[in-house]
Order: sequence, then C-alpha cells, then structure tokens
Amino acid sequence: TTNLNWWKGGIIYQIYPRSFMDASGDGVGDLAGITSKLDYVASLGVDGIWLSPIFMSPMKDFGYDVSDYRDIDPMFGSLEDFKALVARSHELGLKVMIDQVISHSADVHPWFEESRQDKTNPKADWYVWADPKPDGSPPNNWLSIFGGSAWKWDSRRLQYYLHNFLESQPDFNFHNPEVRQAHLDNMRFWLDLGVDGFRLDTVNFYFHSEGLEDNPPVPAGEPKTMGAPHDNPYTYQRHVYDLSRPENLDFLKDMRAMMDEYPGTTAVGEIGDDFPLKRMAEYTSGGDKLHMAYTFDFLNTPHSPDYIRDVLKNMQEIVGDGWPCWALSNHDVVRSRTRWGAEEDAEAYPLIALALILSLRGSVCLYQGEELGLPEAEVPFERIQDPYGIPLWPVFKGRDGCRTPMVWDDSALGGFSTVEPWLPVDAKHLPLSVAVQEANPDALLHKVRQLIHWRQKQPALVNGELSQCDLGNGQLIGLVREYQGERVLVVINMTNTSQSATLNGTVSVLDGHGFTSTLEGKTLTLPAYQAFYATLS
Ligand code: TEU
Repeated sequence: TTNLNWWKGGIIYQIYPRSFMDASGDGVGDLAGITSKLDYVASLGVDGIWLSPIFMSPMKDFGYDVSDYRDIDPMFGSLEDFKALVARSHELGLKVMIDQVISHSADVHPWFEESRQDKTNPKADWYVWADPKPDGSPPNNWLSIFGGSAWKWDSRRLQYYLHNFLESQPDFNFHNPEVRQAHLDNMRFWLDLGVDGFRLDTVNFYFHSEGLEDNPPVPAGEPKTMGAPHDNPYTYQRHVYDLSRPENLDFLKDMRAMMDEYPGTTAVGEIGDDFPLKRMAEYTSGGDKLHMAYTFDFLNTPHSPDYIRDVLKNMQEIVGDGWPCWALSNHDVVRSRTRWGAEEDAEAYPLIALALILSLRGSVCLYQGEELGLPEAEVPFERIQDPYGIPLWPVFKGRDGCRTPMVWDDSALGGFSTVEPWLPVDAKHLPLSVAVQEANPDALLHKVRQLIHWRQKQPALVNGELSQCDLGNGQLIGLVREYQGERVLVVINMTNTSQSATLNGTVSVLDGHGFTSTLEGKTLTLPAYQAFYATLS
C-alpha cells in the first residue's frame, strides 16, 4: 500500500550533489556517486531525498543558476544516470525530490540571451526589464540579497534587468503567462520521469509589483528583515514590492492542480520573507497551494527554551492548518553543531535538537553530514568558491564551510574522490566519517539512526496535532502530540544541566528512542540533553 501522504511528517535527506560522492573521479560529486550511496541513505530510515540542483548550469551559483531546465549538467551525469538514481531510490523505498529554481535563470539561458537582444523579440517580456531614471540610475531602490542594487544595466538593450541574487541570475517576469506555462511544462517533464516532488527555491520571489515602487525602510524599533546572514542594507528594507506579491497564490494553485495529476507528489517552498509565518499560512493552508513551507526558525540562533516555545506558539496561531518543514542545517548556513557553539556538548546537542524537530508537527529536512555531527569546515580564502562569500570575506565567509565533501572514511580525501575535490576536505571531519562511526557502537550516527527508526513507528509523532504543555519548569519543553485518540507526551531538556518536573496523570513510558530519564512516582528527571516520551491515558 502506498501512502500518498508520505511527505506529511516525513523526513527528507538533503543531498548537495557536488559534495556527496564523486564516482567519475573529477573532484566533483555526481549522480552515479549518489546512487552508489543510496543504501546508506535508506539505512538512516528517512522517507526521501532532496537533491540540490543537478541541471545544466554555468555554476556561478553552483546550480542555482539554470541554463536548461530539462537536462542534467554533464558534470553530474546524464538523464540516464538520473533515471537510474530514481529507480534505485524507489527500490529502496526512498522518494526523490528535486530543486526547482524558477524565480530566476542563468544569464546564459537561451531565453535570457534572446530577451536581452532588443525590446521587441518574442521573449522581450520574459524577464523584468525597466528604463533608468532620468539621471540614468536604477529604476528604484530594490536590493540584491547578495549585495548592491537588484538592477543591472544591459548595454545592448539599454535597460536595466532585475536580479534578486547574482547579476548572472536574472529574474523572470511571472506576470507573463507564457513564463508561468513554460515553468509548469518543465516541471511536468520531471513528474513524467517519476520524481516525487520539488523543493521550490525562493518561492516567494516569483512576482514583483509592476508599479516598481520603492521599498520602504524597516520602521524604527521593528525587527530587521531576514535574508542575509550579515549586516546588509537588504535587511533594512521591508520587501513589500519586490517579492511575496498576492498574484503568487494563483500561480501556486495552478502548480498544485498540475501536481495533483500525479498523486503522492509534494512541494516544499523556501519562503525567505519579512513575515515568514504569515506567508507560510498563505502558501500552505487550504490544501490547494504548496504542501509544505520550509522554516528558517531553527537555522539561525541557538535555541533557548523560551525561543522554542515562541516559535511553536506563533506557528500554531499564525500558520494554523498549514504545514511546516523544519530544518537545523542546509547548504546556505553554518552547520548547526558549530552555529550552536559549546564544543563540550558537541554531540549531545545535535541529537536533542534533532529529537525536538522530529517531535514537532511538520516534516523534517536532514542535511548531509548532520547525522555525523559534522562541524562547519574551515575553508581557506584561497579555496573559497561561493560568489556570495568572496566579496564579503571575512565579514561573511560565504557558504562553503557547510558544502565541503561528505566524509565516507578517514582517508585523506574522506573517500569522496580520488583527486583533490572542488572544496577541501577538512581534516577534523575525518574522525567523524561514516566508516569510523559505523565501527563505533557509541557513535552519534547510530543514535541518530535509532532515533529516526523509532520515531517513524510513532504515528502520533509523525502525524499528530501538537499542543504545548506547561511542566512547571521553564527549562523543559513539554509537548503533547495527538493522533487518532492516542496522546504522546514529549519532554525535552535542551539544557546542559539535569532538570526535573512533576507529571500529573497516568503515563506509560515509551522506550527504544535511546534517551535516558528516570520517573520516580510523579517526578521525572531528565539529565542534560535528554528526552522523555510516554503515552497519556
Ligand atoms: O536561497 C535563498 C536565500 O534566501 C538565501 O539568500 C539565503 O538567505 C542565504 O543563502 C543565507 O545565507 C536560495 C538557495 O538556497 C541558495 O543556495 C541560492 O544561492 C539562492 O536561493 C539563489 O538561487
């Protein structure tokens, strides 16, 4: 029996293809490499994989700049390799989600090359073009997340074009119905090949305001905009005109209608916005737009119990029946273990943080290497590749430290490749490699695997509604998950000291997850970084 709602509460393992496994021996990961490691991925107990972009690309933003939406970049292999990857995944019970980067293309995409020729060609209106102000300056104050104006002068067409990211990533004009249809047709191409879903890059950036109004500044006293990990002028604007326009909802409905022709498929949208929860509610409620919204809530700061409670409260109040997808790490942010600091708790904290997100209402993304507890890699300036980091070094060192090769064994190149890889292997990752941890029964990898397998067998944790419960100890997170009459109590101690609480009511303790605690009478004691699960009657 196929569970068409596999994605609801599912666990999705994110693969960064350049850095997962290099089968061809050129120093860059590829599809055949991924396929060779799918047994390992399946052994973790996850439901599926999300592949960061694998399409034809000049690789200025490492694939987030697509030059052919229907073909695989030769660096990664061929369409035949992709079909083999999908077939093997499905044999192993893994769903396959691919990244769709349709808000912008690469500037070398034939559509943009045509569009920039003049103002009258058939693709003239496929991207966002605008005349300069009388003094020659850009049409308005919109900014690129990667720095500077969002407008680039084109000396052939004698107009500016919009780019929310790199200059080489021109933004599509989604107001043009031909653009919307072309993207849907391309997505259908992959659905027909058997993919199970999409991760939609910058899904809230599709539409801009055709009035091209200036964005207002963030009002004094209000929180800065998210989007940039460093102090960037971008974060001082309210992005009311350049993104998250209401027209997007109709497009997402069209996309959903198409996806519904392929039962069991799903879409998770990346929504970087000034008002992320409001946007998540709009984009995922009602069951007729996105299936899931990727949440940034645990991708930034360390997480105090109060912060976590606030996140959950806001999620419940604002997002309602919408569906979040949680993550602790990805290819854009400093790896969670390093971001949280506290090296002495280096392995305990990642495990309890994972237990937390595996106990929330929503789906979960696990980023390659997170199951190993990899810290952020050190990448010397001479080896930096990220176009976002190079000009900002050392204020912002870019995103390479979370993108270095996966470590499969503790040989010098981590078993990733036979030649020096595109980004260096950090020697401090080697003792944490898959082979080393597989051989050590006490290693984090086994604990992660045990926790995931156990959680996958708890219907209330996968599918249940969530409410918070007050345990009389503010250091503890208390949750109740309820599904088909079963209620599971979750108590999580994210702190580095032992915590106690009094449990009222009758509980029957659940074990098998690997955490330790003691329940004496009504007194529950949780050592540092431990969790407790019980059914309530
Ligand atoms: O990221 C979108 C995004 O919001 C990022 O700018 C993010 O805020 C930043 O990277 C945090 O450091 C997506 C992709 O995940 C990213 O890799 C791409 O570079 C970007 O879109 C452009 O396609």
